[in-house]
Parts: sequence; C-alpha cells; structure tokens
Amino acid sequence: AAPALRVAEVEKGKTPEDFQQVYNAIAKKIIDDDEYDNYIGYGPVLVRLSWHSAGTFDKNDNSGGSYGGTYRFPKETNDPSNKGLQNAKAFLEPIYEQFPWISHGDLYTLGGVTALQEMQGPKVPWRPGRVDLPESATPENGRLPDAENGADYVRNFFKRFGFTDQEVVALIGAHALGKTHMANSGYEGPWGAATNTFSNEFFVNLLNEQWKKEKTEAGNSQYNSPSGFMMMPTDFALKEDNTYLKYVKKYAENQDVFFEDFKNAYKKLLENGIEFPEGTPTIVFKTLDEQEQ
Ligand code: ZEM
Repeated sequence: AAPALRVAEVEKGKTPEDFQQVYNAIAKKIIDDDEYDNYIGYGPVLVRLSWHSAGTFDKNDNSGGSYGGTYRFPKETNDPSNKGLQNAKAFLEPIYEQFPWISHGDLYTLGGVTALQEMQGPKVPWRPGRVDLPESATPENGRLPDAENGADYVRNFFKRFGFTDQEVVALIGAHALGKTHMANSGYEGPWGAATNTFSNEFFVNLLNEQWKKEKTEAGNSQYNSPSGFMMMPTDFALKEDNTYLKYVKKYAENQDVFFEDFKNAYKKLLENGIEFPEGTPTIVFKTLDEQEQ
C-alpha cells in the first residue's frame, strides 16, 4: 500500500500555553491520585500508554502509530498486550473532559511526556497536531512486542520503526519505571528500587544484580535477583548481545548520556510517521516545580 500521509494539524486556535495547561492538569492529577499501584502513582502506566499508543507503527505502509489516537477504540483497548493500560485511559478521561478540543493522539503522547518530566526525567520537546482517525484505521492486534524473546527478536521487531540498536537500548531503559503485574502480563515485580523516578537504574541493575532464571506462575521466564528486582527475557537480551551490551554499559556509567539518547529516541517514537508542517510549534513544557518558582 502507498504510505498514508499523516500531516499534523494543530487544534484550531491553540497555542503552546493551552498545551501547558493540559500538562499542568495531568501533572496535578498524578500528585492527587498518588495511591495508585501501592503509591507508585500513575506516572509509569502513563509512559507505557504513550509507548503502546505509538508502538503499533509500521514504517512500511505508515499505518498505526500515535497519530490517529486509535487506542481509544475497543479493538485496540482490548488488545491483550494492552492489559493494565485501561487504568491510564481512565486517568485521562477527566482530563479529556476538561480539554475536549485535544486529539486523542496528542493526549496519549502528552500524558507520557508529562509523566516522564514530573518523574525527574529529561525534557522531551513535543509537537502537537495529531488528528483523530476513524475506527477503521485501528491496527490489528499483535503489533506490540512479546517479552518471551531474545536479542534477534528485539532487533527485528524494532526494524518496523527504523530504530537503531542504540535507540532500542535507550528506549527499553524506560523499564526503570513502574513494575510488571502478574494479572496483566504474567510477570511480577519491579526492575529496580526507584519505580517512580526516572533514572539509569535499569542498566545498573541489569549489569550488577545476581540474576537467576525462574518460571512465573503464569509459565513465563523471568530473571529474579536477591534484591527483589526482575528482568523479562527481552530485557535480559540486552546483556546477552554484544552490540546491545556496549550501550547498556555506556548508560549504566553515565546517566546524562542515557537521558539525552532516551529523549531523542522517545521523541522519535511519539512522532513516527507524522509530517509536521513548517510553523508547528515545538513545545518544551515547564514542570510544576519550575512554575512554582
Ligand atoms: Zn515495557 N513492558 N516493554 N516499555 N513498560 C511492561 C511495563 C512497562 C515490553 C513489555 O513486554 C512490557 C518498552 C518496551 C517494552 C514501560 C515502558 C516501555 C510490561 C509489564 C511488559 C510485559 C506490564 C504489566 O504487567 O503491567 C517489551 C517486550 C518491550 C520491548 C521489547 C518501551 C520502549 C517503553 C517506553 C519507552 C513502562 C513504563 C512499564 C511499567 C508500567 C507500569 O504499569 O508500571
């Protein structure tokens, strides 16, 4: 099929200040609803929703991706790979009621950028203008990755996005955030100690913990450490592949380099397949902390 052209069109009359207001509402609700998931809060699951809303992309026909906001339709919401994300969807519903002019693609991606920045992550320059597509544009289930796999699978999977090895390693560093939940995925536990602060802890733990491969009660393979941390097979694969390992070491040694590479790869993930016309603003949001000063 000929690549569909996805041209951004900023919501009529809206300026960067309007999107900062949406950012602020999301950031405040993260603070207010802090009891979610045993006080991890909604930050990690919002980052995961932003990734899954964009993670259906296929560069071969420019289908899927964040543009159309198709996660809102039942076929995509109910994709088994999206289990757990209904919590992030419900979190964003009152935000959408307050700002009904925003497109779903903008809301899902902005939710992730807000959560990341409020969890001490890097500033992610963000551009608006995704346009809601009809239900017929919803991609089939099965475009999201399966964690029971090794390095070859991971490398091949991310080819669909045009990501390099370096970008893939940087992106999976997001697993410093949040945890796995048996009922969602058949894995259980966090990758590290600071589940709602963004850091390079995923890489440090991958290198330094003593890992033991075990079976979960769902029958999946999971690596566990005495500190109570875990890795899925696709996480552990980053240590088993020499090219991936090079970047794991680099990011474990230097958090600034990780933040810079993550920022760039995550921005690319959220913008895959979209053409932003000249004049589209690039917005660097202020955190709530910065606005209080
Ligand atoms: Zn994840 N991820 N992910 N990921 N992810 C989970 C949780 C989280 C994979 C995967 O199978 C899973 C990226 C890449 C990949 C986050 C962000 C990003 C879970 C656990 C699974 C199974 C879900 C549960 O049980 O609730 C695989 C196979 C990946 C690539 C090979 C990328 C890229 C991400 C962002 C840039 C985050 C933040 C979480 C934690 C969610 C939470 O609720 O705590």
